[in-house]
Amino acid sequence: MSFTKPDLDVIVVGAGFAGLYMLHRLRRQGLTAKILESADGVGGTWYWNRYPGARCDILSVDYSYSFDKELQTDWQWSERYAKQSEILEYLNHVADRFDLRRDIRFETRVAQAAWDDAASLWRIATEDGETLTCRHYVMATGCLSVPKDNEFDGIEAFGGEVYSTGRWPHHAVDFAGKRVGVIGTGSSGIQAIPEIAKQAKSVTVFQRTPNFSIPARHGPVADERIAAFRKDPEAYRQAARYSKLGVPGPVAMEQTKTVSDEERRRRYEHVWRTGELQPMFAQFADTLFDKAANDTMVAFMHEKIREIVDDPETAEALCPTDHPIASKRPCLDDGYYATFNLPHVSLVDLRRDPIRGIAATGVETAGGLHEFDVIVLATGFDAMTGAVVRVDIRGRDGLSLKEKWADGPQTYMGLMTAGFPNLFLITGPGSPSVLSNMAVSIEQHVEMIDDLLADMKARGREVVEPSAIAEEVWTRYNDDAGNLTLHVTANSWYMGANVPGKPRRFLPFIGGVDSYRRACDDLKAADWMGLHFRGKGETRPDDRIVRPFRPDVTAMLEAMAEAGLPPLHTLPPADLRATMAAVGEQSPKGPEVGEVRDGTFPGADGAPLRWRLYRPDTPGPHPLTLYFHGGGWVIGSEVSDDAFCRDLCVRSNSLIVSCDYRHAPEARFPAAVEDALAALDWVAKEAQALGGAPGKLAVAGWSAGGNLAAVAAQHARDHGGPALSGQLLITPVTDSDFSRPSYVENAAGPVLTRELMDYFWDHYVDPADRQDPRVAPIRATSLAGLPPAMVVVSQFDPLRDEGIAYAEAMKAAGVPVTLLVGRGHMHTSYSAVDVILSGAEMRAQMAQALDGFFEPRRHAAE
Ligand code: NA7
Repeated sequence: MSFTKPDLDVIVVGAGFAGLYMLHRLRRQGLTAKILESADGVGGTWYWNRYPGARCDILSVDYSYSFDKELQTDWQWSERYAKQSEILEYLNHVADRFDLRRDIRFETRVAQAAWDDAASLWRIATEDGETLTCRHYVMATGCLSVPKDNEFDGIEAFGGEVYSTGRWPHHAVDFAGKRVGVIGTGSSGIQAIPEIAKQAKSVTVFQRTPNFSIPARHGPVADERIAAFRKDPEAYRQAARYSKLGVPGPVAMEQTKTVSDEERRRRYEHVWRTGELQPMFAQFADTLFDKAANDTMVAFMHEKIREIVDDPETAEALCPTDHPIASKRPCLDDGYYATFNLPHVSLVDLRRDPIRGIAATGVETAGGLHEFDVIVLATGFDAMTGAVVRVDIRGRDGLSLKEKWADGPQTYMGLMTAGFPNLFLITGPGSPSVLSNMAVSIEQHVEMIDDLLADMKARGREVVEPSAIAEEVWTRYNDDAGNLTLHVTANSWYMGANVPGKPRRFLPFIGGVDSYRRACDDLKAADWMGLHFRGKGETRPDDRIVRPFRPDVTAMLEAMAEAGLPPLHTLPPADLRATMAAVGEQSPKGPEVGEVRDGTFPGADGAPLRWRLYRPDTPGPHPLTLYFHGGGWVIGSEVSDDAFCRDLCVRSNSLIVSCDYRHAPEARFPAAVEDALAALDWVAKEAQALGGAPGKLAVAGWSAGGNLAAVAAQHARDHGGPALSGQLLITPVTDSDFSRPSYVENAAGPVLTRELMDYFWDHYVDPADRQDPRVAPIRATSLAGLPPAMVVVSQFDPLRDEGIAYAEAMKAAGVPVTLLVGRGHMHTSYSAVDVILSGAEMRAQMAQALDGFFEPRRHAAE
């Protein structure tokens, strides 16, 4: 291994928004750099997409560079949404202003890029036969820059003109007096169709999938936004950098179902009137996650389309019904739907009348020939990966990037990929990119690359590459984030579904620009976590993981950090109870159940204790589960896990009776145990009166409640009943031993810390009693003869290993046990209904386990 001096420190491919800024930054830190650009001018996307009506769909004030104060104030946009020509003018202005052209080689296309590991450099071969070497290679090639290949037979035989929106000619195209066919109704088609219809003799639109679009309301720049920006440009940009979409604005907290129909309608009308995409996502927290919530916005959009479009059949064809709103890129338009009221515009619904091919005179569908003078293809792009893999990129040992990504892209933060040292992708798959304001995301990546290279230079590091494990975990994190949303249900270009044969994988990171940026901040603050370095005299391996949790667990932790709660173990019990009750008040309420009833039962000391019953909305009698809440024996009540109990009731179609018990420190061990046994006794006696089916009784509990449920099951075995069908133990306390690895690994949390467990134990029980099986059920003399169990643990929970140990010990004693380990979850994941959405799949399995306890024969047959 050597570090041969290359021709250039850095080669950047592409002279669009990303490449121009990258070059500027690299030159500023004294690196030698050149851009290779296949076009004869700068602009990237905005160089190629010159079709009529082409504009950005982010307000111009936001869709601008922020890196230079004077540029920001000197440049004045003329409209809310800049036209392509004005954005291109802006990028030309930037190229001139920062004297970038002298380091751009136009009309130069890269054919191959190969990493030479021995010399530690990239060899970049251009299509005109030249080879250049560089230490670092930056692909600033855009996310929507490679139009899809033609998919229509016979197009070469068409006698008229053919244009592609993504490769529009530089001369004006004259549609006057011509019959035009447009294929495709994505953003490009929706922008182009009204413009083409203004000139053409006739326009026929071929639509495979209708799309959602709202009026852009073009006009002068939005005054309030400009005023907000001018007031404090830096604060405005910073707010954008830590926003969900890269555009400053409020974040939705409410769920759709929590407001009245009128209020919902008022908000959707507001979205329609703003003419912006961002407010669409800022009304309700669940629009992108919950189908029923999304359907309400879909219904509103359908109404709008039906209101605008005169012909009912055309209106119906224009109403999207096969995908949730925003699961494909929603559009902004200028009179799109109304264009179909013009007498010379017609729609062909390809779902009913598919294209057979293209003939010499027009487009042939199942229904017949449509004759045209011009065909416009607005059929989209090989998004996000197309521009990267179409260059033959070879990493270490000749590894081909195309082959590595055959089943979908794998990246570290969407920025680098293992096996390809010193290769950088700007806004690559695995970063927010196309789901965000590209200007913000591009600047972030450029600045991160620039910082990394400056740091490497300062420390004599020559080669950088992500570790395989860091990349694997981030790729899974990206998948996990996508899988939480409705996006994965749509056949969109986000999913690679628009290109025949492309693997189906959610490409961009959907966790938000803010959350992504915080991950990058953490990575950098931890000395470039997850990156291996090599340099003169130094090798630094690094297998640390930047985001080990599920994305929604991360989101919850971020929200908690923002709320600034004090460390819980520092609060006196009364304050801790009040704090947790306040958190509970603000949490989603869980699903509706058939009936909720409250009452009391006699506790072990004779004083009444409260219970709450949850009954499914189905005919009874139902199996019954006695549930004990969590809270370290110190906090909580029969209603503190309300949302969780509702969820379990609905999913398992069984009665849940949540019983309270006395809490420490006021009532120390064995008060809670005795009350739990009193509850079991009472429930067994009252089961039928409560609507329980005979012989179908189980116990369940979470955390300290799981401990009580396990103890109750042992007691029932040893003291003549009641007979239990099963026990569901959710992240239970089963032992008083702090030496298992999970206690060490997760001593600092998340949420449940070693210190908090110490606090709970100290309040609950004297050290001398902690070996008692009623405290540590794993220490029972025998675990044989216990009812079937499901034990649920979380990967990042101090209690993980004792839960596993209890499951294994029961199994060894002959008890049928299912152990469920929640990957990427923490102690409080499963009770956070409608907050940690990925907990739902775990709760579904818990409900299934209950059903299995009650209907063992049915489950055995399955
Ligand atoms: P899109 O959004 O991918 O739209 C392409 C359109 O072309 C879409 O309606 C497709 O229908 C249609 N299409 C693609 N292939 C075919 C074939 N073979 N037959 C019929 N119809 C077809 O690309 P755009 O250029 O409009 O927009 C891309 C992004 O640029 C946009 O989202 C903004 O972010 C800016 P489908 O939906 O696949 O059924």
